[in-house]
This record gives sequence, structure tokens and C-alpha cells, in this order.
Amino acid sequence: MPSNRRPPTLWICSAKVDTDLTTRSGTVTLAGRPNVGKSTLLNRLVGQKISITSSRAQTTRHRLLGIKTTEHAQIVYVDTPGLHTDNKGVMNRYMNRVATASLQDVDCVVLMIAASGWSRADEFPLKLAISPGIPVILAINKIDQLKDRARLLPLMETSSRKAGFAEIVPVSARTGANADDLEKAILKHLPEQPFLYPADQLSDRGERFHAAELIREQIFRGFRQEIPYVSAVKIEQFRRTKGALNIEATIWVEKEGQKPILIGKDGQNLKNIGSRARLAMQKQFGAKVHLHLWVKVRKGWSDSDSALRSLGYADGE
Ligand SMILES: Nc1nc2c(ncn2[C@@H]2O[C@H](COP(=O)(O)OP(=O)(O)OP(=O)(O)O)[C@@H](O)[C@H]2O)c(=O)[nH]1
Ligand SMILES: [Mg+2]
Repeated sequence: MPSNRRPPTLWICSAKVDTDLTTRSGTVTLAGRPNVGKSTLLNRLVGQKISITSSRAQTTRHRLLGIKTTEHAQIVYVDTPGLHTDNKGVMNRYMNRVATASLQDVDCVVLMIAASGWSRADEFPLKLAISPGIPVILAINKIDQLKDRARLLPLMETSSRKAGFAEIVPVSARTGANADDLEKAILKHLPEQPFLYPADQLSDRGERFHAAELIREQIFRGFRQEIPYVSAVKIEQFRRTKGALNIEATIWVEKEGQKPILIGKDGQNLKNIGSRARLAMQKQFGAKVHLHLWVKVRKGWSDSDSALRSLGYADGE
């Protein structure tokens, strides 16, 4: 009599799952004071421009993922706002909250200082980064700026006495020197598990977010004084037509008097921001971009919880 019982194929399936488990993956937060090079390092480690950078402190305002996937490993890097103790405004508190929350529930933290040495501003991030159970790698960044390489060894020794770092790795985010060593050090701390994100995913943010950030990057790079800190960008429209992207954005400032500074004589400053941001977008999105910018005033937006939320600065973002 024919049996309708299936052959026991279950063990074959199980063997396949076991092979998948030979991949490593995990989440790694890049933390440190403002301007130490976190976003530059994230872009370097991922090998793509994900996060905006500038020579001005407090460029990054959001938590942002940059995902590096190879055949056997996936490292999910978390870029964070620079941790700082000057906590006067609602925006500053928001940024510190985002950065502090990003230190929890991760597999590893990379705390960054500059090769010029420990400064007072590094103490606050150090205190927050050191938590029991999560390995902290110290990355000493900007070693390309060191005139005397002999100063690196004493700095590494002083650093090893500061805290129980899992490893101390000198690196240059700008030139890429030792970036591979840092990646190897990080990989040791990631668990063997399947990938957390699809292998072709680079970031957790969509194109609208990156478009707003690329405009903000030009504001940070183009102005010296207060303008970057009183500006927020909101994408009003993001439409794809016949292979081109049509993007409309508002740059919000806090006071009437800031508008003419941002716009410039004959609109030249705004034109520069627009054309540079447009080129950066074309590179990042791989499509032709038409960009229209407006400047508007929203009084004291950076000190208002509700204004911050409506401009995309909400907890968990
Ligand atoms: N010479 C040198 N400059 C670097 C290096 N890494 C970053 N920088 C520069 O340092 C400045 C700050 O870099 P960011 O990556 O924006 O710094 P950040 O830590 O993300 O700053 P916040 O977002 O403000 O917290 C930029 O001008 C970078 O080009 C490096 O390895 N060497
Ligand atoms: Mg940054």
C-alpha cells in the first residue's frame, strides 16, 4: 500500500540555516565630541557619502545609519550628533538625547578623539560611552595632521589609562589610513548572525532626508557665523519626472534679519547653495536634479519643541 508520509527532509533545511549563521553582523555607534570626524569616518568606512560633513561643529543633528555589507559581514554604523555640554537650547538637548540613546543596545561603540590629544570636550562623551557590557574601541582620528608621529605612542598610553578600551586604533578618516585596521577591530566584536538589513541597503534614510541634508551641508560650508545654527531645511516636494528629480525646499531661519544674509546680494549666496547642493544630489541620486529653494522665517524654531518636531527633529529620528 503506498504511503503518503513525506520523506524526512527537515534535516537538510536545517543544515542550510547553519551555513547562513557563518555571517557576522551588528550595530556600531560612532560617538564623540562635535567636529571630531564621526561623519567623515562613517562615509570612509561605508565607502560612500551617506552623512554630511563640514568644518563647523554640530553639523550632524540626526541619528543616521551607514551600512557596510561584504560577503560574510554586515556592519551597521550609526552616525550621531556630537555630544556636548553646552545644553542651552532645545535643539542642543535634542542632539545630545539622540546621541546618548544611540549608545544603548549596540554591539560596539567607537569613541573618537583627535590626534591632537584629549580635550575637556572629550570627557563628556567618554563618560557616556563607557558602559558595562558594551566594548568601546577608541579611534584616534586625524593622524594625518600629526607633524610628529612619535607623539602617537604616548597618546595611546595615556588613553589606555583613561578607560578599559577594547582596542585603541589610530586612524585618518580623511585619508583612509588604518581604516581597514579599525574595521577588523570592529568585526571581532560582532556576533555571528544573519544580516540585519538587505545586502544592497546603504542607509536607513530615504532620498528626501538626504536631499535636505545636502542643502544643509552647503549652508554649513558656506557661512561662518550663526547662519548654519539658525537654519533648518524642509523638503516641500520631491517628484520624479522623465528621469529627472524636481525638488522644492524651504530653508527656515529664525529672524527676518537672517534672511538677507542667507540670500546674499542679488541672491548670490542662495544660488551658490542651490547649485552646489544640486550637484551633490545628482552625484548621490544618479539623476538630473532641478532644485528650487525658498527662504522663510519661523521665529525661534530651534528653541521650540513643536517647531523642531515639524521640521523632522523628533525623538527616535
Ligand atoms: N585632517 C583631517 N581632517 C578630518 C579628518 N576627519 C575629519 N576631518 C575634518 O574634520 C571636520 C569635521 O568632520 P565631521 O566628519 O563633520 O565631524 P563630526 O564629528 O561628524 O562633527 P559633528 O557632526 O559636528 O558632530 C571636517 O572638516 C572634516 O573634513 C581626518 O582624519 N583628518
Ligand atoms: Mg557629523
